[in-house]
Amino acid sequence: MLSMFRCTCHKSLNQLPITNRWNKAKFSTSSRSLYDHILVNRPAKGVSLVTLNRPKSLNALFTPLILELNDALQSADSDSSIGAIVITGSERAFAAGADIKEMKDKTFSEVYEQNFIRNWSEATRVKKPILAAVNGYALGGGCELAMMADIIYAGEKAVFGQPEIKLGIIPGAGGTQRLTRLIGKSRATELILTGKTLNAEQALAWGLVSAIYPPDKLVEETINTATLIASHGRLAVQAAKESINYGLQVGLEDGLLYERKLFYSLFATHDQKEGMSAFIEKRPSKFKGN
Ligand code: DAK
Repeated sequence: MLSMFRCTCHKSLNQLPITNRWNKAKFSTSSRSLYDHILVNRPAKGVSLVTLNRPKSLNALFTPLILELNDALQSADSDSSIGAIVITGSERAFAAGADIKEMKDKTFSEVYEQNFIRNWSEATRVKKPILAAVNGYALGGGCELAMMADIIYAGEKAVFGQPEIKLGIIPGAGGTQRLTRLIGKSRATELILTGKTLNAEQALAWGLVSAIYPPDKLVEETINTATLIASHGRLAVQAAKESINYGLQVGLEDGLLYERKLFYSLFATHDQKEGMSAFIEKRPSKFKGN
């Protein structure tokens, strides 16, 4: 399905007139969007910025948007000039959840047999680090999407929550699992069972996000961190991400063993020789990503 979509996506790109959609995101000056529901551009060296762009629905996540997002993430992941990816929304909403209008009339047999929105967790298969810059609402699937990122920064007015219980459902893209691991069982259970929301300060205090910025500075600050990450050796960055995520799924002994093997493997890279030589020679490193 995804490959079908990708094919269609690129085909439609070829069919676009010259006056096609130029990326209107704040950081876009030189790139254009290939998509209808997201904007993609490169605001800084080594950084891909993906902006969810369905403002009338507060970036409600419906299937076409998810497919475009997956396509953009896969493209960035396989692009050797990209070292980190930033996902953001608008100042009003990162994403207010899965599209309730798309879901409302679906039957059990439809969602079960068609494995409804089965590609939702594609972001978790991306090897490069993903940073989520969350302004406004990050509810339901929007909160779940943010939690698939490796680092979350919040705008001062960000609102997080898993309000699915109020719709007669439960979180379906990791809310009961990732939120619990991130903020602990009691807090996550309270949020999920009551449908209450969490403001940016609580999210910071509970460890859901790592920093808060004024709304108009949030994306810029997130890009700054992404740029710093992208300036390091790509293989080391990816190995660190892989080791962290593997460690979250296994016991400490297995995690430590996995980390050690990845550590050893980096001695086969140019960037390890370069990084250590640069330190000794008191000069900046010139990493090549191999
Ligand atoms: N879906 C569709 N439309 C939405 C939406 C949503 N989630 N959230 C907002 N909108 C639309 C509104 O319907 C409205 O459209 P119009 O009526 O103008 O056509 C427009 O966005 C503006 O919204 P409001 O008028 O409501 O704006 P307010 O400022 O008054 O309120 C709000 C903002 C965010 C508090 C409110 O809109 C709201 O409560 N939204 C719903 C939040 C929510 O319940 N989210 C959870 C949805 S369930 C799965 C993967 C994922 C999921 C499930 C399964 N699998 C992989 C199996 C995820 C499920 C969910 O996320």
